[in-house]
Amino acid sequence: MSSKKPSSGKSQMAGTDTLDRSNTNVKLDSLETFRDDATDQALRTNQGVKIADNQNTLKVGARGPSLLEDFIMREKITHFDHERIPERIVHARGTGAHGYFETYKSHSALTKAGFLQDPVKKTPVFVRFSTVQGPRGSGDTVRDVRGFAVKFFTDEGNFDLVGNNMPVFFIQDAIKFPDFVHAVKPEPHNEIPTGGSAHDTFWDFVSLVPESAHMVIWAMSDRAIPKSLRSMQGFGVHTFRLINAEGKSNFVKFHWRPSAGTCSLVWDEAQKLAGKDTDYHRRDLWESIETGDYPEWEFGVQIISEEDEHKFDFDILDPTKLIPEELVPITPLGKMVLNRNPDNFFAETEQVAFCPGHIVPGIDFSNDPLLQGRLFSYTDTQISRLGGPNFHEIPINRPVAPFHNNQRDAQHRSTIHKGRASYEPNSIDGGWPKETPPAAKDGGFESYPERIDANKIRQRSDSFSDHFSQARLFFHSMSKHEQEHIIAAYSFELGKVEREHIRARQVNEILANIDLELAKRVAENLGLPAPKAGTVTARKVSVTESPALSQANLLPGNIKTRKVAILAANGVDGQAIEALKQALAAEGAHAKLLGPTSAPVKTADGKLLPVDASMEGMPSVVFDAVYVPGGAASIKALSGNGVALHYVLEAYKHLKAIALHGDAKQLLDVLHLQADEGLLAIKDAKDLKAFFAAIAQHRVWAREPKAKAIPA
Ligand code: HDD
Repeated sequence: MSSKKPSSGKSQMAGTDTLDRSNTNVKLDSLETFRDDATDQALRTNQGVKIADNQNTLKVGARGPSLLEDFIMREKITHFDHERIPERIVHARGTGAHGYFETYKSHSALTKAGFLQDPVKKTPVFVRFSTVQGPRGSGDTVRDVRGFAVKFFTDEGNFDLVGNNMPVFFIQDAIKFPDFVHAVKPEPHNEIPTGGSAHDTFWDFVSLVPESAHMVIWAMSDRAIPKSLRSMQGFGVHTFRLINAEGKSNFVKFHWRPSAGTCSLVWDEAQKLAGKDTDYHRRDLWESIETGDYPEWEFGVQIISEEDEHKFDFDILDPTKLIPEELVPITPLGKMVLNRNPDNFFAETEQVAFCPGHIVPGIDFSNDPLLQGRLFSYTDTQISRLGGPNFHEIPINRPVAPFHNNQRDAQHRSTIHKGRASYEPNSIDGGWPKETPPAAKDGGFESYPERIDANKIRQRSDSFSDHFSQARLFFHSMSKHEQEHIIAAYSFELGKVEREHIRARQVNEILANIDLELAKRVAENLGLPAPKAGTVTARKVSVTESPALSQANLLPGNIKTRKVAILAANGVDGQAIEALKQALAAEGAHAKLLGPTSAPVKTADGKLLPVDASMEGMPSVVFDAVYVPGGAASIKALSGNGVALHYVLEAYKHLKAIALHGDAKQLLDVLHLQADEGLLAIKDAKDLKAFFAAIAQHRVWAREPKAKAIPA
């Protein structure tokens, strides 16, 4: 693949530096003294005793009973017996990476947050991506929302932005979260289905809760089957506040935009990947970082002044609403780069504890009732998941900012506090640690002094009551093929629902209020009567289409990091392979050579070429495009090889770019396919331009109606 040096390789000795810091000024070596490497070290017990025999329990004679006194065996088995911790209640399946954030310039007019001031400074981050529904071992490519949680280790404390790859949420008030999660999780009697929402309890709930309509249509769109974690947008979802040194506050929505563009798998491919490579997303992230293709996102905000809080036809505190970019464009703030894989999955990715309540001076919450509830829930869940309130001392969670206070003791306390006073005020320890007034330099955290004059009530604001306009905005902003995918996804999911009254309620009371044509098409696929009208009068809104929401408009315009499968058998044209590899490398893309087996293939001019894998070992679903080089004998062999033929057909069905070089053109006849703008018969290297242009389009959407006739 790439010749770049891997970012991390082996873990490092405590205190020594093997991290790639060529592009960061973060002094991780002094911060991360907890990393451990056993190279050159003796095997010892947890008490430091060297172990002479790690193969045999202490026994009375070679064939006799084992002895309880074997403290070495007991320590080892006891520790093993307690290796597992509870998985996350939601977002259990995930993967993480280290990196850094740098601001483009000082944003002091907007916020006093230190990490957004100095463009020379690099703030370390740890990011964890996740699915929501499935357990820890579930598939990566299921139809689901993806978590996008970023921990910024700023000099002023940790800031956790715990978002998703969709800008809205299913419910408006945190008190409904346990209901929603119970409904979407596998059903309680048989724990089916794993990883997906295509079942009765989910659709029962969402068809009864119309505020979910907007988020559900996002979940039925291609956004719920992202191509990779690197090609997802991220959203803070809620409205937050940014506050500058003068105390001026603006409302903001946080956005992450990937430099790889935003794109998705196709549904059949996503389903197959869940079996053929359960770890597809985590593998892609890991390998990209190891290869030096560091994933990048631009961090930006939509800014709404205090005065404009009420100027929209929705409430900015309602987490089921987005702010169309056509109304408020995104102001770029900086960029995030992920450039280092964790050394240990459990210690880092599993134990990282995100809490939306972790903010720093210059950032504050809004009164979004979903956000307010989250501020409680995350710290609370870590206490049972990580075994007590000291989870901030676990290395991956430790702030790089110093933390001193009078909290003491509890399970897993690792800090050894000196001094006698664990209270404030005190005169015994000189009064330390002391408060820092907000006005001081690097002042203490101060909440925005928002004035509120209201009664204490349990009530949903009227301004939260329009549940369908933005779901309609989303549907109408999609390209034709994206709309077709949404119709297919609703039809697939509701087709799995056993109870007809739930299917009918979703169609008549939700979909018909979003868009009648959508409802009719889904009804037809389910064999239900088509609704004639919605049950709610559509409201008049200022924006009815938002091109920024369609992934058709979010491609990067290049083929960087794209992966091409080269199919070859004995007799292949070796020069064609070389020419393709060189051309791809020039574009920052990669290729893998695949043979009928894992044995090397012989080129037409007699050279032995090692292959990266067999065609079964790396199926078409893990690639972006397929190239079949010519060579009469190779094409003859591939034409009679079912795996090779299926490979090309499957790539065709999944709308991928395919180039058939020289003799490989014969495969068109063998497979009864017709060339199209992405299925190209090419003669030499100069024709690769068209192939690369097709890859840059991500998929050949025009082929989709035809591809439906290809067996799955
Ligand atoms: Fe949540 C985990 C994102 C609403 C309660 N949530 C969790 C994670 C992400 C989100 C990305 C995984 C973090 C990680 O990688 O460790 N959650 C969201 C978003 C929401 C949201 C974007 C709405 C805008 N969540 C939400 C509500 C509640 C929770 C309303 C409860 C009232 N979420 C949790 C949790 C989890 C969690 C149960 C499970 C594991 C954890 O927190 O650490 O507390």
